Amino acid sequence: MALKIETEKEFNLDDLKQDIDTTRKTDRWNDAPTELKELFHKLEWNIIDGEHADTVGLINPALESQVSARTLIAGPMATGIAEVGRRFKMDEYFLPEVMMSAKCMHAALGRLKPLIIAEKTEEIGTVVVGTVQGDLHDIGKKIVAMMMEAAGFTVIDLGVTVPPDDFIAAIREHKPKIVGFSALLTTTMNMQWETIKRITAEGLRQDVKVFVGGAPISQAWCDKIGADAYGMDALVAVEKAKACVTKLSNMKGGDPELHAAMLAIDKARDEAKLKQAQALAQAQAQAQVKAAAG
Ligand code: B1M
Repeated sequence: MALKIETEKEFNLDDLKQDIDTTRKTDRWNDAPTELKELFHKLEWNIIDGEHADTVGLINPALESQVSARTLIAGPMATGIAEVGRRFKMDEYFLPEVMMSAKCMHAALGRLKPLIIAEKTEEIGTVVVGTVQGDLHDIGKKIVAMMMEAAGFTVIDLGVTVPPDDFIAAIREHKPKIVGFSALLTTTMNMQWETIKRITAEGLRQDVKVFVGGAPISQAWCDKIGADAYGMDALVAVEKAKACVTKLSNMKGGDPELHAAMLAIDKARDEAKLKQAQALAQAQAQAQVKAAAG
């Protein structure tokens, strides 16, 4: 059975600005066995240092210790690349370093992809995804595509810097239930809007549910451009995609009721997370009282 390790919490990543010895003192991954906590920290630093030849060598022992592919992606891989983003933003890293870190992410995802896709047990529809024109970022989109595939979708991944015409051609050819645009740059977000406008102009808007995602994308942006759903992360995107092809399958792309139903999924998820955090805090408080009494 897969080990359960908390990855959803908002972690303090300040230690990743220092060195691995500082990282060893953080309480991140404290719910993992000691040797796995160490492995997770090594993986974080492998991504920060861009040592892609060694990445799979860290992934394999984690998998052998029953860590799931999803935990690795949402856990140490996410924290490692987040620190790379911070360093890039602060001009501590430049493109060559970021490219090496991206290679680590690709090496890890290449190893994990077959494991995620093996979870697929049913066929629930086709999704077309791509990173919009002018944008080369594809790590997040690949994760979304993998998770969608695992959930039962056939995913047609059009790659990066996809012009609106290619999305339109793919909609005509594959007749997907969902089309998703990823954008990581503030300068390319607008291509999501342009692509929706083109889909509408071609008379295809009602045929597909439009999903948008990527680091600069928000619910407000999704609302503004008239997309149906915003995927904050891959898990949310999959949950909404599944709802679109099951209980909301009668609704057409662009329907305001569909949009409202997508927002309700976010609300339910936030409430569930809050409940979980409260239950955890309560359990910890009870354990402290018990320890103090005994
Ligand atoms: Co670039 N880059 N980059 N970069 N890069 C960012 C995005 C940046 C925020 C870094 C920074 O300044 N801190 C910044 C953008 C600033 C801005 O516009 N506001 C930036 C910049 C400026 C650039 C260049 C312009 C730099 C330059 O040339 N001077 C250049 C642009 C090239 C281009 O696209 N034309 C560039 C290039 C690159 C590399 C090629 C070196 C490399 C990309 C390699 C690759 O992807 N193959 C790269 C990288 C790696 C990054 C950072 C560091 C990491 C991105 C990433 O993979 N994150 C990034 C910093 C950051 O994001 N904090 C940065 C991990 C990934 C799992 O998260 O992609 O957000 P994310 O995906 C998530 C969610 O967003 C969501 O689910 C995913 C999984 O949970 N999601 C969706 C994503 N797509 C979705 C679609 C959906 C639903 C959910 O439905 C369809």
